[in-house]
Formats: sequence, C-alpha cells, structure tokens
Amino acid sequence: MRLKDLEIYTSITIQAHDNPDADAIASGYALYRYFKSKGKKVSLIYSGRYRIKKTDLKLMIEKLHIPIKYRAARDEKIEGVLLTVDCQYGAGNVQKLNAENMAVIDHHEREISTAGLVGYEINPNLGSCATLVWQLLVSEDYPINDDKKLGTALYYGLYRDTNQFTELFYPLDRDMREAVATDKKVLHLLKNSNLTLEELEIAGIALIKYIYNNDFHYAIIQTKPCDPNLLGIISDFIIQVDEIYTCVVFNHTQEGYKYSVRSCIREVRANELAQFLAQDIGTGGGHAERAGGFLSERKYEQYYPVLHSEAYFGNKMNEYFESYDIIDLGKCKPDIAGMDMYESKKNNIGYVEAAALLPVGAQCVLRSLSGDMELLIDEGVYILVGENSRVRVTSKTEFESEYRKLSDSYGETLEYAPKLKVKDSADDIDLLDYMKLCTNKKITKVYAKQLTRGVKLFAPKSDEYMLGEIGDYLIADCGRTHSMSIVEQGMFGRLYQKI
Ligand SMILES: [Mn+2]
Repeated sequence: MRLKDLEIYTSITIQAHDNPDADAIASGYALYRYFKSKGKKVSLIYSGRYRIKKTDLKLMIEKLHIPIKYRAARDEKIEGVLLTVDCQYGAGNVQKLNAENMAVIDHHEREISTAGLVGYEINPNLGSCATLVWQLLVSEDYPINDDKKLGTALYYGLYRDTNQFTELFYPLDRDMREAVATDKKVLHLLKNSNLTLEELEIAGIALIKYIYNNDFHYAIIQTKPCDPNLLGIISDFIIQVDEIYTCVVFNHTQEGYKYSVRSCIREVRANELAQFLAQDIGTGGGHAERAGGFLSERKYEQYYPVLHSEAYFGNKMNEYFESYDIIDLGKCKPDIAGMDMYESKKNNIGYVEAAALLPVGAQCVLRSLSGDMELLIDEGVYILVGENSRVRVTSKTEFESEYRKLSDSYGETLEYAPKLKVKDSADDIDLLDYMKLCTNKKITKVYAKQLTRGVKLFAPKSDEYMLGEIGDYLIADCGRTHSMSIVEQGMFGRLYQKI
C-alpha cells in the first residue's frame, strides 16, 4: 500500500495501540503530519483501559507537540478511514472502534485477516513501526528532515522498540536511524526518563528470582510487567555473571511475551537463539551477543494451551542446546564417513566490481541482509550477491578463477537491495543498479551428506560458526584437507548433483 492510496478519504483517524509506547506514538504522529500536509481532517487517538502515564512518553508528547488524544470506546462510527498503527485492527492489543473503512500499518506478525481492510502495510522484519512509516513517507517524497521534531519522534520510536538499538538488526532500520534529523537535547531527556522507581524494584526482585541451569550454563528470569527496555538492562547485567553463558529475560504483556537474549560464548549466537525461542509463535532476532523477541499471545495459547511460560522458555532452552552438535575443525579433522560424492552444477549469481563505482581507497560500508560490513575499495574488490540476497566480498583473482562474466542482465528483485554507503557522502550506491550476472566456471566435486541433527561448524581459527539445520547438507571438498562447509537444503539441489 502507498499512503497516497488513503488520500481518497477526507477524514483520517489514526489509532495507536492501547497503552501506546514510543513507537506507536511516533508512527501515528508521522502519519498525522503527512495527512495533515495533504489537507486532510486528521486525528491521532488511542483508546483502551489506561491513559499514558510514563514520564518519557508524556515528555515526548509535550516536547514534540504530538496531538495524541485519548478516546473512550464508544459506538459512534468513525468517519472516513480508521488507520491502526503499530497494531492491527481487531487484534487483542487495540480497542476495536466502530468503523467502516479500516487500514493497518504495522511491524508485527500478521494477527488478523486482511480481507476486510481497505489497505495495509505489514512488515514483521522491521525493528519498529516508525521505520515502516518513515519508508512510506520517503516513497511519497515527504520532506521528513524539514522538522527535527518528526525525526526525533521516529528515532526514539526505533530506539525504544529495539532495546536502545542493541536488538536492532534489519538494514532498513539502520537506514532510518542514520537518515533522520534529531533534536539531541530532547532525546537525551527522553532516554533518561524511561524507568520508574517501581521498575527499579521490579528489576531488583527479578534478579533474585533467577533460574539457573547448571548443565548448559544459562539463566532464565521472569519479571513483572515493566518497560520492555528493562528486560535488556537486566540481561546485560546478568550475562556478566561468570557461570552464566547465555540468558533470557522475559515478561508477559498484553499481546504476548517480550524477551531479551544475551550470549557471551562463541557457540551460541543470541539472534539465532532468539529466533529459536520464537519458533512458530513469534519473531526474534538481533546480534550475536544481544537479541530479543516476542511471542504472540494468540499463537502461544494455540500451540501451548496448558504450558506455563517459565516452563516454555526452560524447555526451549534445553531443546536448543540439545539440538546442535559442534564440529570444531580447529580441534578435529574433517570426517567424511557416510558422505556421498556430488559435482557442482551451473549457478548464476550477481556481481558488482566495486572499483568501477568508487575511487580506489574509498571507505564505505556494505549494507545488506547479511548486516553491515566495512569495505575499503581497492582494485580487486568484487561483491557477489547470491541466493536470499546474501552478499560476499571476494578478490579479483578469486573471482576470475571461479566465475565467468555473462552478458545477461541481473533480473532479480531482492528483499533488501544491498547498498554501499560511502564515508562522508549522503548518496548511497544501490548495487542493483550496477549488478551483472556471472556463472561458476569449474565443475567441482565434493563429498556431502544431509544432516539428521543440527550442526555448528567452526572452521580452523574461526570464532564464527556456520549453522546447519536438519535437512541441510554438510559438505567437504575433495582436496587434501577436506575443508568443510554447510549448504542450505533449498540451495543444495540447485548447486550440486549426485555422481
Ligand atoms: Mn512497535
């Protein structure tokens, strides 16, 4: 959906979820500003049982002049269109108001049927709804940076929804964070008015009620209802305990369970663990050391109607640690027992010759779904874009020995188009504009076997593992060292065939 599509209505009511947080307020405010600029009759409201009482939110509303109003649930029909932000019309966390035309802008997993909506934009990959609204405003060429109040609101929405950016991982979230103009003074004030004395006590009580697992060295803590950012603060604290290698801190909210995950060992990436904990019933992600997630109440009830939440997290943690074998090639030799021989097929992927775009010596950041990567441009840098928009950087020599350039154009559309952000320049380079196609030159032979258990594979001298899930393939090259890697199940058939 484009925002333009909603401009057919003269009256637009924007509704944040009940008990609105910074993200809902910011998203609602940005949409309010947009539709106001189009001459619409706009109102920004929230409903539900409670009025906003958190200090940072009150300050946010006051300092940024956000015209959000409380509206008690009543039956009177909403004119024009009702647009729910950071929530979905009819979901459990937002008072259902009487309206004929409904639209949704949200970054949570889809909770409702979208059939009855006049429009919707839902992207659960994003750290905040503010990012989604920012993107919608950018695509309408709305001058977001003409007013720092707007940028400050969006920035703060993302800051709070990603646990002070520690659980931020999606590239578009980074783009928004860097693009908006903010008022540093107001941000400083808001950031330091987030917790209450009552929450200080909640943290204290939570800390003495930890559950510790001696076999896997993890801790689980449940807290009473509190600001979700407190979960991150508590986890940052307990991960420092010597015997605790990973931890999860969670609580129950209106919509489900919020949690923070931390890891301080190389065998566990917090973002993967956060994803594992959310399997089928929520979303999780972040970074290797810090991550977070959310379980939907509705799905939890459906999948685990009688399971206590503490037991859920305990069971899932044990399951995670029991699911993966570790192969550390720094400590043991590759074992090719039980593997069959395969040969590589032709495989076309995208490539960009970075030195053709930028002067040698330029410093930039390569941003993609694989994260941010620092890159110094020299004559030999090639950027390869393979399946799932994943990018890899290689040298000219390696590129030329492995690939042959094709004349066909790169026709793929990607979930997030990788870009180069050049230091001291505001203009990013969209790699899709320069992407060409190449294909692998040589037929290589490998040994491979399909995994019947999860594997974490460490290459010699590496602190980062490759993850293999059940069904993926463990492969070993046919050279003398049998160096190993993992290929995803869906990819394997496209890359190799049995001989
Ligand atoms: Mn949100």
